[in-house]
Amino acid sequence: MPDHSVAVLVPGRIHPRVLERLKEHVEIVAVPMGAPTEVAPELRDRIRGVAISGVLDNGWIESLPNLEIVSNFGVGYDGVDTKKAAEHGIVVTHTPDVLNDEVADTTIALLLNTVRQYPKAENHLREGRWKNEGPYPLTPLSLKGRKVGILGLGRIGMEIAKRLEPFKVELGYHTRSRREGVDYTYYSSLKDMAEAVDTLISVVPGTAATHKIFDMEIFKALGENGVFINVGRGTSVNEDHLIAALKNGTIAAAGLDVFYDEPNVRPEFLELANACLLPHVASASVPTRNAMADLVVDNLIGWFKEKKVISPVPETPVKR
Ligand code: NAP
Ligand code: 8YV
Repeated sequence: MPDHSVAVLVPGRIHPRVLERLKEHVEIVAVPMGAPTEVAPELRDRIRGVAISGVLDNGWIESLPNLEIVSNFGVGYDGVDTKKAAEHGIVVTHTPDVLNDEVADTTIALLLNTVRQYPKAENHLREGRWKNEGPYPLTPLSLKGRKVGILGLGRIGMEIAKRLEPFKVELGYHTRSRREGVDYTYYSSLKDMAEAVDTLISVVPGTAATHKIFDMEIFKALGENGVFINVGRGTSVNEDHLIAALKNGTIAAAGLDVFYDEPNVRPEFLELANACLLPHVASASVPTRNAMADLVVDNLIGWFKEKKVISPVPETPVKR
């Protein structure tokens, strides 16, 4: 039976399993994504949690007097102002680890699709061009012999690196703190890494420190044989510079799962033959999204029952 003394606010859309499971425990208050809308005072006072996929407007944090926890759908929580939440004594949780394998698998697929153009080759077949015009052209790029640099060797970055080992590429990484017990080449800056490798994979969070760090200086350092893969956050890329770099041959190709202003993908990308584009699907399988949804709910229920959460973000640490 749901406990109607507790209500959870859900702004905008979220995975249906979150709602199905949550409604067995608490009352759900569904509101549109964006700035706070009118909520009856009696109901507002019962809202102790938020489940969010996307951007949580700070107005909700300020206007809900009894809010205790924000449970974010996704490991990346750039849509939640954790500083503001911490100021209000609110715990923020996210969904780490349960998606590592899926996102790493997608990254390898995106890398291969970008260098070997498999989606385009399939279209060649589907459009009857193999039969009518002949074989798909040889791809100028190959994964063989590449030097790969990973920006962000965290939970997902490590899984990407492990998957790349059997491909016999050289592996390096840049993070702010060097990782203990890791044999891959460490570069002390993104620029140094871009100069040393011909393939850059980004899997860093969207933060002030990563905002537009991939700019023309980095693309020039990567060079004309360079391949750029982004599965982290689109905000880490200066898209004007990336589009120019792809157009004028500063780099050879890019594979992108994330964009600066989703879902508004810049039309220039669609015109670029050397860009391989995915609509932010790295974790988007039924089993992985179900596991993420369960973690969103389990964090909320654990908090309401025992003041314990499974996966708090580091900015709002609490007892597990
Ligand atoms: P994580 O375990 O926290 O790893 C993040 C890594 O990035 C760490 O190695 C961290 O090392 C590094 N990093 C952070 N800020 C940096 C900076 N300014 N410069 C250089 N390195 C920096 O996170 P994760 O679970 O692997 O997830 C990473 C991100 O991937 C998420 O935050 C999310 O944005 C994105 N993601 C995307 C999808 C998708 O669908 N495309 C799915 C899942 C996740 P240091 O702290 O030592 O610098
Ligand atoms: C999700 C992601 O697609 O976990 C993340 O950080 O980017 C993806 O797994 C996204 O969070 C769902 O809104």
